[in-house]
Amino acid sequence: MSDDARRFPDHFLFGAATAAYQIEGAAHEDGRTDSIWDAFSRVPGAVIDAHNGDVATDHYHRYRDDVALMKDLGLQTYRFSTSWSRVRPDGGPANAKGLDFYSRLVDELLGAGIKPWLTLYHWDLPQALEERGGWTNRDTSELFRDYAMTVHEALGDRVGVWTTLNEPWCSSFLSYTAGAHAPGRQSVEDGLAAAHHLLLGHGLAVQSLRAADPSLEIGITLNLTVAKPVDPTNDGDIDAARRIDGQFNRFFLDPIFRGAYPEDVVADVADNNFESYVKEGDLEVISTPIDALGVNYYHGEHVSSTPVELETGGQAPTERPTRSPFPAADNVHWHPQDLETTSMGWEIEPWLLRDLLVHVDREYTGPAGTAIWVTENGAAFDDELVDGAVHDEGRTRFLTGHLGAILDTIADGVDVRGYFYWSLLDNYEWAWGYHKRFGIVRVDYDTQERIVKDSGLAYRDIIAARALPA
Ligand code: NCW
Repeated sequence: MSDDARRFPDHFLFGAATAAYQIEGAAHEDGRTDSIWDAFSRVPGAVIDAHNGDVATDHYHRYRDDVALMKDLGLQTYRFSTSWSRVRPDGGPANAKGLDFYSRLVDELLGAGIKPWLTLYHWDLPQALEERGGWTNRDTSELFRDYAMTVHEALGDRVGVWTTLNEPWCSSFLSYTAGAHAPGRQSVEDGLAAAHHLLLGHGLAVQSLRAADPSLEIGITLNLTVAKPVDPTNDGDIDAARRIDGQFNRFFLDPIFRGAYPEDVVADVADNNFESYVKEGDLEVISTPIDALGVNYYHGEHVSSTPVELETGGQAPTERPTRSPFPAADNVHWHPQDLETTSMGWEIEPWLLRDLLVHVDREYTGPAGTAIWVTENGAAFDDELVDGAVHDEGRTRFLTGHLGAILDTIADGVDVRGYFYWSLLDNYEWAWGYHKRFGIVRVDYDTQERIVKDSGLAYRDIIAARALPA
């Protein structure tokens, strides 16, 4: 290794992430019942080619091989989610067989020297609960806490890191307002109610987990972004950026870290009954201190109040009519920056990750003493299999670019504790079905064969050296 190599701190952990519905398969086995994604994937036009997670990457049966693969790559930690529909089918009593799967997975990880990082909710609400109102029903917050404690009773002796929600912006606004993700509702009020009840469920789960075991590291993962006005001197553009920052970032960060929703966003959505859902004491629950903030970063937003011909943003390509996920941002327009994009159409801007982490640390996590982790970052590309190999230079560049931005952030004085590439495996990319491949490991969906892509080999080398090549 040359002297110029850029080293990561000794305590920095390298990992990869997945989510239950996207990889497990075994949708009808061992007592699991439908989640909202099983139901949504049956709605005509909701998911490309009506793909579903019935088989996915068959991880439920192949988890031992997959953990062996993680060990070969040198991963130090693995972020996965538990399926509420497997653990408490229909949101009802605990299912021993479902819990046993996660118990075996955790044992396998620990046996391989890989630290398990557990996410309780990565978008797969039991369909039976959706039929009782889903996240627009306040009771779902309490039921989420009960589900969290069921998982904790089974795994709390072996799992030290617990995150409540993955990307609640997606499971509220993209799902209940835009209708692009399950359950496919299209109501501004429902999106707002869902967002509040998700945050309330988060706070309730944090409190109960903390009471059960004060030594746990507890947190949440948010999909945060950097919103830039196209013309920083134009008031309309500045306001467009404020609205996007408000809804993606501050609408979640402020209640968690400051115990209050941002006043400007609340004013923007004043006609939608939002405040009727926020009861006395809720914000104290939501702002219960956390140990870890997970940041998922993919791209920034360059916005203005005037349209350009082409809009980007990566919204799912459902054939059903959808509406904007932004309750009060109908006048916001995205402006492509003439940058390289991934196959999701997402522009590649690694330098914005540094801006984002420095900002979040200064405004939120630093003062609160909360650690920052990058819990997701990755890229889908149209990979080609050539003689049994995938030469995905674009993904390797994406990976090293973002790891370089993290090193710059650490040099700025921010204690970023680790990085999870999204995703370990190609998998079910929600409304895009199996058409988008994010993995550092290719999955052949006919044979379930796994092939480590060149980017996976590059990641393995970086982890082994604990440094980026000069
Ligand atoms: S779709 C999405 N993703 C991908 C998914 O596979 C993973 O489960 C998620 O945690 C990769 O990482 C996350 N995020 C949704 C971004 C939606 C952006 C919509 C913008 C609309 C204007």
